[in-house]
Amino acid sequence: MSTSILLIGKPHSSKTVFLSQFYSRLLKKKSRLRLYKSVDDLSPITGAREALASGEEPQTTPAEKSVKFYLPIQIGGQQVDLKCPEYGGEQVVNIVESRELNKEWKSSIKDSDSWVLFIRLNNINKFLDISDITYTDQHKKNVENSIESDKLSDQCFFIELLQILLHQKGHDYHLKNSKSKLTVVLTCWDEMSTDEKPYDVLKNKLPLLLNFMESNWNSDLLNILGLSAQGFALNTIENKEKYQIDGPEEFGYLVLANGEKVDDLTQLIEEALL
Ligand SMILES: Nc1nc2c(ncn2[C@@H]2O[C@H](COP(=O)(O)OP(=O)(O)OP(=O)(O)O)[C@@H](O)[C@H]2O)c(=O)[nH]1
Ligand SMILES: [Mg+2]
Repeated sequence: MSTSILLIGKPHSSKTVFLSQFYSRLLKKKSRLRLYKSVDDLSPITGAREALASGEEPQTTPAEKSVKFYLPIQIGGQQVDLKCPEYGGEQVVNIVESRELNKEWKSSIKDSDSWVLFIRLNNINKFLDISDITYTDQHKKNVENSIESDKLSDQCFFIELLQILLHQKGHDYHLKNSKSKLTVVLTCWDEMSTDEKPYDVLKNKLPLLLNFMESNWNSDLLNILGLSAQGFALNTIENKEKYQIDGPEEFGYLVLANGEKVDDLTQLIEEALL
């Protein structure tokens, strides 16, 4: 059986690290999911695997790069051929800016009934909310002079993006989505130092986006998780050495909807399957 999962995320949202860590777990048999045969083409993640093995952060994926990464996976008695795109997150930014999808994106959307949206909350911009402050003339001047003032907030960015994807999928806005599953993954969880559940974190940080999702997806097809694919930043010698000595597959974790932390990152894909 062939299943496509569409991984969606802006630049630096941990897509490449996740794919690399996911594969390393499968290879070392440190997961519930298994490979049922070897992977034909590892080139989409080769650079990232080499970087992580030497304790370095992987390079950003070039915007023009767009390749499908195929993984033959055994889930219990079922064999699933997973197709996950590996692309530069800049493409996602371009989709919202141009309101256009290229041929590859159109076919990825058509072929996939499960979308996994990576959001790195530490990287999102928060726009001035006048209910949070005592609004003064100075604020008004700052907004008027700001070159950023015509930019979308990240919250609106994700809503626009989902609307474009739903439109391409032919979704009827009168109904809740009951065909495709949406898994929201709050990535780089380690950066947030929180014990809250992923749902509560999203509700607190991006309430409008959550509202949009809950209005458009059946609750059983909407899942919100946390992920730290790397486990921690690789910006100190000590942390780099952990990766060099123990291996990248020893690090990283997933936060399930109930707040439980599990080491087995591959469960993310199990959760995303319909
Ligand atoms: N602290 C921390 N850093 C992470 C984690 N995952 C990724 N990073 C770092 O965040 C940066 C971006 O990660 P990538 O996996 O390259 O992100 P991407 O989504 O593939 O980005 P593009 O290729 O630009 O689209 C890299 O410097 C990673 O080392 C994590 O779980 N925790
Ligand atoms: Mg990348």
